Amino acid sequence: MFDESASCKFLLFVLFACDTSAISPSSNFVYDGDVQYEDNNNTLSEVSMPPGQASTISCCINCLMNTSCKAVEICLTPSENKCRLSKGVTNTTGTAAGATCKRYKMKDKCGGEGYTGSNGHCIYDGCQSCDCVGVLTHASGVYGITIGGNSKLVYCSFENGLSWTVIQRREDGSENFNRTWTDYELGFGSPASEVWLGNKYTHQLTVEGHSVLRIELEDFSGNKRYAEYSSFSLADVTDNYRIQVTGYTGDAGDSFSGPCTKCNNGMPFSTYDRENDNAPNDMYYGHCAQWAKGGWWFNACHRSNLNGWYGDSSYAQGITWEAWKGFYDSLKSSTMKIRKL
Ligand SMILES: [Ca+2]
Repeated sequence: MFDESASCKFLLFVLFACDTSAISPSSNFVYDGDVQYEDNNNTLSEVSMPPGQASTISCCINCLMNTSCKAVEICLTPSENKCRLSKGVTNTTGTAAGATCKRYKMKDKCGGEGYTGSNGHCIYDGCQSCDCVGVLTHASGVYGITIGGNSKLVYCSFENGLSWTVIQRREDGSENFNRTWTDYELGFGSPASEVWLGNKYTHQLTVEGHSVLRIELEDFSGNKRYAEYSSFSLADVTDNYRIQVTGYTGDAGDSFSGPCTKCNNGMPFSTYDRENDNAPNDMYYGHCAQWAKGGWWFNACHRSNLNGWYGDSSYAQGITWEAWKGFYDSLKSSTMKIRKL
């Protein structure tokens, strides 16, 4: 699920952060008081463990790996030592000084190597992907990671054990998508709502193995469709972020890879200020990005344009997925997200 470097790094910091032999706040857990051995209403599981720090570390790791675990309780009874994983966020019965178990609560936000950025999001600048973030937290949301050496806020979506990175989202027309080459290159919008991650960053993620693209669409009646591509890549800037997608599955129809005469697969990216399309410039649609009012991998011009003008139902101008809705129906929302195989 996550790459080896991320897991190695993860285990390394666990060895430091889970040093619960000392009663002091650490990166992952914070001392939450002493509790009675009998206070086990929130216990998920309980195992005997030999004395020593190694078993305490093991207890912490087990909690970090368990999506329901919120705390560990190290119970030293006269006869044995126990590791208790607790689903309780708070100590239900209050602390009891000198009681049998010492409780360490997992920090609920920005655990591990993370810290809270000035924007309120958890920043994991040691992570280069949502896979890495997924080791530290299981909550979908906006996180700061490092892509190609650059800090970037991204929306990570954790679904059924898969880690997705959102590269595009439309939902309410709040963001202007008729933007310059540089805007599309570096990204714009808000990762929690309407957003374009940025061609430079999406390219880098594909280089690092994010090769599955999933597109989710919704119309104004609440109908939902999807198109998924088992192979996806974006070239670098020297090839104008040319897109390659193959291996369609889904129920939205394939408006990307075809076969069709104006498919977008294999095309470089175009914006109103940088034209790489195949449309003759003496045609009324000749400058595709200007005509369709958004940046996209235009051919002459398109079968899909998820960056079109929000709410525009005139011919091929709106948020278009031709195989499902034709050219006169602009969609309510779209999400493009990628993941590693
Ligand atoms: Ca043209």
